[in-house]
Amino acid sequence: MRRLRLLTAGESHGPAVSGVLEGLPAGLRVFTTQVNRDLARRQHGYGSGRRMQIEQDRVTWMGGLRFGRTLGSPLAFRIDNRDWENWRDKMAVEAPPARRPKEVTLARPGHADLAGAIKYDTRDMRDVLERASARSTAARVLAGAVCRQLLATAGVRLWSYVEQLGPVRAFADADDSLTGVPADWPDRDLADPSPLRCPDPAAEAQMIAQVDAAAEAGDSVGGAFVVVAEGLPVGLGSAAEWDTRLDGALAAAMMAIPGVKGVGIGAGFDVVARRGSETHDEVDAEGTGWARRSNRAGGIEGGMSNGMPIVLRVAVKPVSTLRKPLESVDIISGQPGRAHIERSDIAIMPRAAIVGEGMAALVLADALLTSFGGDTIGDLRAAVARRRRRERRPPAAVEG
Ligand code: EPS
Repeated sequence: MRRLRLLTAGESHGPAVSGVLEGLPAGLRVFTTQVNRDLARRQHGYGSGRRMQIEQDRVTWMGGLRFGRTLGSPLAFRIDNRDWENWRDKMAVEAPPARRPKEVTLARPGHADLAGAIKYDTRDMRDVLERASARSTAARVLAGAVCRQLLATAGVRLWSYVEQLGPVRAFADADDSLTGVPADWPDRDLADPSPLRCPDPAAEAQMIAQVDAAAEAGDSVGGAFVVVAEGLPVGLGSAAEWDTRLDGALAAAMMAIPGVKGVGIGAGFDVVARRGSETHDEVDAEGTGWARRSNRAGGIEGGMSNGMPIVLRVAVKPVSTLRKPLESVDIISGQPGRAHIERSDIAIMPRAAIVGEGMAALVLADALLTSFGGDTIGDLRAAVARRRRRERRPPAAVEG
């Protein structure tokens, strides 16, 4: 990222997760209710564990805002962990050896436990798993919620849905499942979502059965979510250098979400078997803009936004903490044993999708500021408006 920097801190069962977002222009109106609404959206979803009933994430601003607007200074924030009350002893900042809890020594396959224990040379994998926990994504969603408000000033909006859970796919018969999402699907406008945030009710009922079956078996399930960003100016990102490409930045941000194993943009991995004529999006002379007959590119050509919706498909592995644990080895004794059981979710798909929205908002806000800069939100708006004018087809070519 070139204009924005996000640093986050905090352990899952520590006092808080916190962060600093630096690089926002001055004068952006930040609505705290909208930030809290995004935090609540991340906590919703069928298949979530008991922790989500304990936490009710709310932002506490620590710097960077005055009378509801950014000052141009770093935006600092905190989300208190309610569960901290129950973990004060186990997560104490200071404690004599005699008062320390039993170490976690049986690594969960798929989690950060074993690699982290070797890396940090610890005998207690809690030192590692606390920070590797998806709790840290609350801070990312918070930063993303602010970025979403910045993007809205440029006419950009983001939404997401769960496309697949285990073997069940939404709109299974459609060439592109996105075309099946009803235009009035409530989550597009951030209204109350369905239990799994899936806009295909028949598929969702089967997905719920998959979650129940996994829970019954002491197991977990993964899936895929889709994030869509609409209304972007043309030309965010660039083809000029490997690390200025928008697709590269978005893919990196998605891959950095805990549990993510794959990212596709537009047709994604489907391009493998297609010919060029079935892959690219023909340009149409329609109205005053540059219309496309399809969006297989997923809104990005040559590393730049092309004005069509950006469509990201993200594959998420099943949660690695299992109630019926897999086989592992004790890091102290070297003896085989069943992996450590930590309270956990069965399925994280609806929540992961919200994290995906937040991360996409962060990267797109950075790309917007990189292209259009400015010290104030007014500077940014003016530069975006200039680009919007350039996006029109030359008058001579417009019919009538
Ligand atoms: C997590 C395990 C669960 C999840 C947690 C991530 O927490 P706990 O061990 O406290 O029950 O609820 O996610 C969050 C707390 C959150 O806010 O997303 C894990 O092992 O990664």
